Amino acid sequence: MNIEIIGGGSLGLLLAGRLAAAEGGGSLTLVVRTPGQAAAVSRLGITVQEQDGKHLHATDAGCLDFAAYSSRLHQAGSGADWIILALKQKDISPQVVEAVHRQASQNTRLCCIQNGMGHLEKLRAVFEGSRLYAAVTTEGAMRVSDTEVRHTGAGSTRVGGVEKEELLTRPYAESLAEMLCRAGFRTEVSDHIQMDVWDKLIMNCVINPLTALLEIRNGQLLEQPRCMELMRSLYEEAESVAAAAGYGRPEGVRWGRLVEVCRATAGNRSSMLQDVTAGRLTELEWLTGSLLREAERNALKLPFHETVHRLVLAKEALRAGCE
Ligand code: KPL
Repeated sequence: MNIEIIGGGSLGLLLAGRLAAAEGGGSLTLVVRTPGQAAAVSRLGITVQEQDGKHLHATDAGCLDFAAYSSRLHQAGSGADWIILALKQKDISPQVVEAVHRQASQNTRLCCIQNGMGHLEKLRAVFEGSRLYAAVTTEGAMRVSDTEVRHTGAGSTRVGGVEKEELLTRPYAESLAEMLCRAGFRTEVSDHIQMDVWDKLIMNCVINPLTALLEIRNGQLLEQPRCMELMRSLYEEAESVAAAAGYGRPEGVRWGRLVEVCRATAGNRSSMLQDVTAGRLTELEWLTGSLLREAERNALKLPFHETVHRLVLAKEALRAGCE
């Protein structure tokens, strides 16, 4: 299997390190933003610090910077079997969409692993729907350096075709899931990936802003009744939007999973807390922002999410040193 992973952040490094160490017989190329990171990965390989303290060292991954990747010439039909887009939403620029389009062959399938909403629409504009897949993951990872990543929370991953053509897409989703399982990721195929995207959106709209605002780890949300009350209010509002959009779940199902994920990733600093602390732009607009836009389309008001949205924006501005 020939695989290209776009994104040298925490998830990209984790996937590339584990897949390169597990896959025999294929090729794996990691595509990163800067030439400096590409040179470091080519020289040193990728190191994954596993949760049990062991280090996995993968030296078989090829690495290109984005400019080299997007201008690469290859013979027609020789594209990768899979391109895995492991970038954050904010980094899926028109140039990235164009490069992925140009580098894919007729047999290439694209799998997007993003939090939030909006990216699939962008990619659908250039990528035939039956070759477009989404993955939803709760794996936790933290980038330590250009070549090193720490696996901070063992989660689970679901993959599935974006179009409702299961007969066509399921075998490919199954082979992707098998490949991820061989690399140590607990993965299942989903025939309702859009529903899973909503599950993850709700989870991220509850956990991420609260942990970023309160500057606490995921598990601490469960320790304080006042935090649980806030979580519950955010969850209820979000569930009402999902129901209005046709993606509701029976009462309590998503709440149960939310609590479960907080427990399973108790020691994690959420991605939004990591971004806010590092002074980076957060994924707020693709998470709470998408939820608020969907609520507006359905004439719903979400006072808790609106407040949280404004508070995170203020926190981002303060951290960035603006007014
Ligand atoms: O996806 C996550 C994130 O941090 O973005 C969760 C599930 C909240 C784990 O930290």
